[in-house]
Amino acid sequence: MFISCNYIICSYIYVCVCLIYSIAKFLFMIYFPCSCNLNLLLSMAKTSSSNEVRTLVLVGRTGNGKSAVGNSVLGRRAFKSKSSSSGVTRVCELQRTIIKDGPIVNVIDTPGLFDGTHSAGKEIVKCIDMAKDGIHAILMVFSVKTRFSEEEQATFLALQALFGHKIVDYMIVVFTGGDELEENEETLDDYLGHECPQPLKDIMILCGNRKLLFDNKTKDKEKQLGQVQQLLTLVDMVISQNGGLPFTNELFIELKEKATMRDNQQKALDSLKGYSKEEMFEIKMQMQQKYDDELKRMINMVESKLKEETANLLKKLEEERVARLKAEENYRSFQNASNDEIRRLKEDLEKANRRRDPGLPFPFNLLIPFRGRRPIPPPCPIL
Ligand SMILES: Nc1nc2c(ncn2[C@@H]2O[C@H](COP(=O)(O)OP(=O)(O)OP(=O)(O)O)[C@@H](O)[C@H]2O)c(=O)[nH]1
Ligand SMILES: [Mg+2]
Repeated sequence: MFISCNYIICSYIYVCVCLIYSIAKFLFMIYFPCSCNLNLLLSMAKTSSSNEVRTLVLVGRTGNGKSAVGNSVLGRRAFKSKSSSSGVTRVCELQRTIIKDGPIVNVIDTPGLFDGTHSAGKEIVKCIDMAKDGIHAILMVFSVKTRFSEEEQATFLALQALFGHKIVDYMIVVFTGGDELEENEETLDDYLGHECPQPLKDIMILCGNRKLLFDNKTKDKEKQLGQVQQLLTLVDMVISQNGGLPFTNELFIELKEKATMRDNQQKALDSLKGYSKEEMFEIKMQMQQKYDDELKRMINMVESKLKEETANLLKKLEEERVARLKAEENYRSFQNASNDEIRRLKEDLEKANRRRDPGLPFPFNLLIPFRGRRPIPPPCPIL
């Protein structure tokens, strides 16, 4: 009897202790999650990010290294990238990679949209079609090997004109040619410090100073992974600054609706019975045609908007160019005038000095050219 009573009391105490321990642990986890549960939180974060998708779009002037950056992010030579006097990438292309312990990354490579050799509208609509769920970051690619040009400024302004000012909140400025700067023992800030033209400075300010240097030539695996990681950290920053939402606008929404409608119709058609293979094929073709017509309509719309915006843009750039030339001309004539003035003042001063200083007798006057280098000794008194 005594033994069983003791047994019950012990069990009761054991249960109570377990309960108190669990409650204490629970409260500790709530108040100090960082210290006690960091690993758990990190692994949760990793799992969540590894399920996520990031869609990145590369834009910039032909030859700046868009495809090379795409390949660096993907970790393989998926896009054609080489030096060429004309554009290498002809059409938009999407490639995908899964980052170890990280997200799935869709990379959309584009041709030089505003170099005059492509239908920019067609490629932009194609790009939107590829990124129906929205764009997480737009990588504006510049090269440290070439000078910033008006075409690059126009690309930036045209994207803003087409998609609205909100687009800059998703932009990251990527400079290629990190190896060349390294060779000259320069950092990106050194390079920008002495070579940054005002329009590029403006672009970087608008992009929240999100900038990155890429060396697409490196064979160093650690460096390759490091720069991709840096880029993905910036992309995560862009996402969180935009409330976790990718960039979309009415064009994206409209295209997505049309594509979903086409897919649903095709699925419904597949489940229908009583049609021959030829009939099914014919109906599917008609559906695709309808979608393609929709795309064409959008391309025309984007083209005409671009044309209008480009005309405004060219006018603005021309006005800016004329104003710059005028300012330079004013500065030059001001400098010439002030140089003349300085020369005239110098001459007056020399004349005044000559009038005041009768000069030294021969042979001491020969020492005048050495004045300032060594004090001229006073004439030696004859003892
Ligand atoms: N040294 C050096 N060269 C680079 C780097 N990135 C790109 N390049 C070179 O720049 C040239 C152009 O690169 P691409 O990737 O084809 O440029 P792109 O912007 O895709 O050009 P398009 O497709 O014609 O619009 C190639 O010869 C690349 O090897 C870099 O970081 N360092
Ligand atoms: Mg390319």
